[in-house]
Amino acid sequence: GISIKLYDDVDTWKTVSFLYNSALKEVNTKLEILNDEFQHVHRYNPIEHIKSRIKSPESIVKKLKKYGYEVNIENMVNYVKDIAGIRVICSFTSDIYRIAEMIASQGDLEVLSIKDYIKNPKESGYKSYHMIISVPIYLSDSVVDTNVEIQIRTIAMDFWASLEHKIYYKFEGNAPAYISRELRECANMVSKLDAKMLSLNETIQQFSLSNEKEEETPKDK
Ligand code: 0O2
Repeated sequence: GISIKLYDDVDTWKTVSFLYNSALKEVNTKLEILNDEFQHVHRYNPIEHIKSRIKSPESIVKKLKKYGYEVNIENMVNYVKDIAGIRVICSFTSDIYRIAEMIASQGDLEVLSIKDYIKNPKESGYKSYHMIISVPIYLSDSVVDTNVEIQIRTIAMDFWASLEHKIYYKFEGNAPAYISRELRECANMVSKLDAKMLSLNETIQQFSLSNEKEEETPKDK
């Protein structure tokens, strides 16, 4: 592995990871509040669960080298947009865009870029909604805008992505053709499953809506 010695200054890395950790805390709290508010107003949780991570120095160095950048703190911060990463897992595809909209309309967050791999899945079959956002971190004497990558996907998409990720690493990106083919087949099944679950959920909601109406207008009036 690549050791921390590659950096000019261990203290600089400590500062950088402190900033990204703070950014993760800020965005996590925002997402929790939005989820709680949604539960309060609509009696429904759009978010199933949230995972967050700081990219390891090894993976950051790997990414910089892949793009041909010199390994230093400045390049890390400027070119590696997913040092701080948050994954938001939800039940239904409709939740994905709901969550993305709620994030985009937060006044203090700036959306820097969006990649919609649900409308345009990757060659591998990968589906997910990616946003790079910038969040201000208030320090004692300054404000530092810090990038966070948010990946939003359904439980089914997440299940697929974690297996594909394992296979990708096992074969170092050169999986046998039949495995890649079967993974793409699974990705199609995931899309079909997500569509069916969404339409079932909509049906259930209509049922509970009409039940509520019946309760409001008692028959023995
Ligand atoms: P890890 O180990 O998850 O951190 P770049 O970010 O510049 O390398 P790009 O294409 O501009 O590449 O960014 P993109 O595709 O928006 O986001 C990359 C991240 O999305 C990856 O991070 C993965 O987490 C995820 N991802 C993208 N494509 C796939 C895929 O085919 N399968 C799976 N399982 N995940 C994918 P890292 O840093 O590559 O890896």
